[in-house]
Amino acid sequence: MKAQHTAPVGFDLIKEGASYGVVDSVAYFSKTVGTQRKAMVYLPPKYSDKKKYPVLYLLHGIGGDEKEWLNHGAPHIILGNLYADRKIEEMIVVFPNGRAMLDDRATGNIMAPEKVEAFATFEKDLLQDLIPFIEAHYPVKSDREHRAIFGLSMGGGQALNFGLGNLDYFAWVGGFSSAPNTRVPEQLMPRPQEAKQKLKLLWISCGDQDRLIGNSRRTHEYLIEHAIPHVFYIEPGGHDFNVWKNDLYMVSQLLFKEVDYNRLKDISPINYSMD
Ligand code: FER
Repeated sequence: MKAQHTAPVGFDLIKEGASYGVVDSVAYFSKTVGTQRKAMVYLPPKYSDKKKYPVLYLLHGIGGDEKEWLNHGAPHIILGNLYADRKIEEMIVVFPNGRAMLDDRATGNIMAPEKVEAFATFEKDLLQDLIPFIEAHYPVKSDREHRAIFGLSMGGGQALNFGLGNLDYFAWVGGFSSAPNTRVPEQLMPRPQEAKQKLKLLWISCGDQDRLIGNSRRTHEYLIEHAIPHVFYIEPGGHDFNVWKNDLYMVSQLLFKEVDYNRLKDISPINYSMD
C-alpha cells in the first residue's frame, strides 16, 4: 500500500467514538527567567499514572505562545483520531512557551530583538527548568530515546537547534517550516557521524509555497552531503496551520516506533536510507 502524501479529509475533526484526552495548564518555576512560566500538557486517552509515557515537546511560532497549537492546530483532535485508529504510540505532549523572558506574551513588536533572543534563551529553560518539572510531575520515561522535540517556524528552528545541539536529551528531532533562527548546518550539526548514530528520527518539512523554505532546503542539502538519514518532506501549502496540522498528523505516527526510512519514500524521495 502506498503511504498517503497528506492527511485524509476529516483528520482534524471530532469523530463519534473517538476520545480526545485531557489538556492541563501547568506553571513551573524557571531559574532561567526567574519567574513562574506556563505550559500546556496533553495527556492521551486512557491516561494512567501507572503507565510511563514518552514525551513530545511541541513548540510554537513567533506569533504564538503555549496555547498556539491548541488554539489553531487541533492537536488533541488529530492525535485522538489517530489513537482511535491505533496509528500512534501513547505519548504525553508538552506545549511550552518558547519565549523565555519576563513578559512572554506575543504582544507588541513580536520581531523585537529581545523577543527573538528569548527564543534562544528558551534552550536553557527547557533543559534545566521545564523538562525536570515535567519529569517530577508526570509519569514519563526520561531517557533520550523517549523524548522528542518538534516545532513550527521559530519553534522549528528551536527544535532543530536544541535537539541536534543536545543529542543526549533528544533522539527524535524535527522542524516544520523552520524560521531563520535555524542554525547554519555546520553549527547545527558539527559532528554528523555522532548525530547519525544517535538520532531515531530527523524530520525537515516545509510547505512548497513558504518563503522560508531555504532554511529547510539548506539543512537537507547538508544532510545529504553527509549521508544522514532524514525525512525531507515538501508538502503543498504556505506558512500556516494547514501545513503544521498535516505535519503533526504525519510525524506523530512515526514517533517512538522503529523508523524505516525506506517506507517513507512517498513523502521523502531522497532520505539516505541504507539500501
Ligand atoms: C524572520 C521571518 C520569520 C524571523 C522569524 C520568522 C526572526 C518567524 C516566523 C514564525 O515563527 O512564524 O525573519 O526572524
